[in-house]
Amino acid sequence: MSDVLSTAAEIYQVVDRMGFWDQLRDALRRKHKVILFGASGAGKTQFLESFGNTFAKALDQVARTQFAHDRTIQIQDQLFRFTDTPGTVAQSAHRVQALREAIGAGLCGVVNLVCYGYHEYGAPLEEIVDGDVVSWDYLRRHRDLELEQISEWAPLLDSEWIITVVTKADLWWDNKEEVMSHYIRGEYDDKLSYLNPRSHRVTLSYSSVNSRFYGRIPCSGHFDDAERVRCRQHLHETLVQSIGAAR
Ligand SMILES: Nc1nc2c(ncn2[C@@H]2O[C@H](COP(=O)(O)OP(=O)(O)OP(=O)(O)O)[C@@H](O)[C@H]2O)c(=O)[nH]1
Ligand SMILES: [Mg+2]
Repeated sequence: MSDVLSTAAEIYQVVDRMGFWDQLRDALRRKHKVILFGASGAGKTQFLESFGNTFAKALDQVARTQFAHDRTIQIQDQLFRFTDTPGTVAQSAHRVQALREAIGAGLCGVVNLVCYGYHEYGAPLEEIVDGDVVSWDYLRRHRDLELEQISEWAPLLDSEWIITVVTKADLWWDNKEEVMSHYIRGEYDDKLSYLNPRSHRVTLSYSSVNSRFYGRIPCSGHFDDAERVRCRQHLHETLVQSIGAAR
């Protein structure tokens, strides 16, 4: 009998060392379900990377997400289950399907990632730059795409919250009044509130990584590490406060 007990104790110690109990506890804990939207190159996958590392490396601009997939992320003492979605125009049906599944599984809210048109996904250079600066037409077309894509999902929501994360602040921070007012008071908010008047909406600035646009156009010099940490803190607090706000 004592042999059996000592074997059981040894097994317990081994699985404890492997972190099994922590994994089991996490598997059983409630996860707050969030779906991530945003046009291709907005930075959704990079955004999820940034939770684990404030100073993460930039992802390759040609590495597009092909299928919706889930990632569990701990923020303060809460677990969130984020669904990263593919942002290309051709994947529209796939995104709607991912949203329907998330609603069926008890969706808490949506994070919509926007970036004032600074979408980076391997477009030809002649479309992107105009001399030494980003082409105004490129930024305008991609902002229009952001507006088109919210029509796909916003009408399907009920009272879930929507957090609009205006990312890539390292690129547009020098122009922050214009950028944030487009999302808080301008065309974007008009359309979102028209498509879903019931949702609770919040808009935040953010940056997942410091990186030249398409490896060429330099970052805004004024978005420093202190600002990055402040944006990150604000996002984490907002996500934790959003728990239970949907219903
Ligand atoms: N400067 C800067 N670049 C960023 C930021 N976030 C993402 N990027 C870059 O933008 C490019 C696209 O980012 P992804 O995360 O792959 O974009 P995505 O939204 O997941 O795109 P899809 O998978 O096609 O839907 C990558 O090269 C990133 O490094 C940011 O905050 N600042
Ligand atoms: Mg992606």
